[in-house]
Amino acid sequence: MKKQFKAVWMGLLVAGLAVAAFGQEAPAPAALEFEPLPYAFDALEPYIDARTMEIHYSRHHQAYFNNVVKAVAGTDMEGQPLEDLFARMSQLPAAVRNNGGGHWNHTLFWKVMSPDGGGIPEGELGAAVDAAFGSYDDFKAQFGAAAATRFGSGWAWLCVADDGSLFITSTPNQDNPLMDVAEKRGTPILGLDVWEHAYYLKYQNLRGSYVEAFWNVVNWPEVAARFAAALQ
Ligand code: MN3
Repeated sequence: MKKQFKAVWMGLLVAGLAVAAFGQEAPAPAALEFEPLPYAFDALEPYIDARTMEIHYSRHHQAYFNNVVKAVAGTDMEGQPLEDLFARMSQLPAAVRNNGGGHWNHTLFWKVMSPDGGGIPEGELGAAVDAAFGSYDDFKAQFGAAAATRFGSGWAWLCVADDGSLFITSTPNQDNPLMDVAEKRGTPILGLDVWEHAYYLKYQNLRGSYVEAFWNVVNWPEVAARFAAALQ
């Protein structure tokens, strides 16, 4: 008798675990996440100062995150990857465009910088940069021009096109090249925030000096990994 009870309970336990495991395989809504900064606020000194990093991450990025969470809450957009929303951006509310873009763009921005950054792109990415722009120096000049000529607030981007080639573009405000509203669409693998909040404390009106400093902290291995992923 005892053995039979034990077998029944074991059976229920196994069934329960199976249900739990099956439940985990069902697509769970992707919760938006405010990830920790991958380094300390002062880690990118002297190129990007600690005070700017602290305000930029803790206030600006946090606000975009909070506001996009609010904007999608209780709608059919809740739980959808931002990339999917960007693909039909023109049909969605401005609050999702501005804050969803703000959250996604800054999440990429922190990761493509590193205290161990600088140097030049190597391997396949290095070859692709040379193929698209002539040389790394030509690439830097063209990217710098895109950053400098973006009037007002926005972003400069290095992107992968559908055919796997690289191109440079810029977007206004918190738009990005994944959005259907973008002039030129592609997969961003490097982004530079050229809003004044990103550089004004240290560089004031000298956006060009900020762009020059940026090259010292670019995390090329991260950019290369994103390039490889975009080619998949
Ligand atoms: Mn910013």
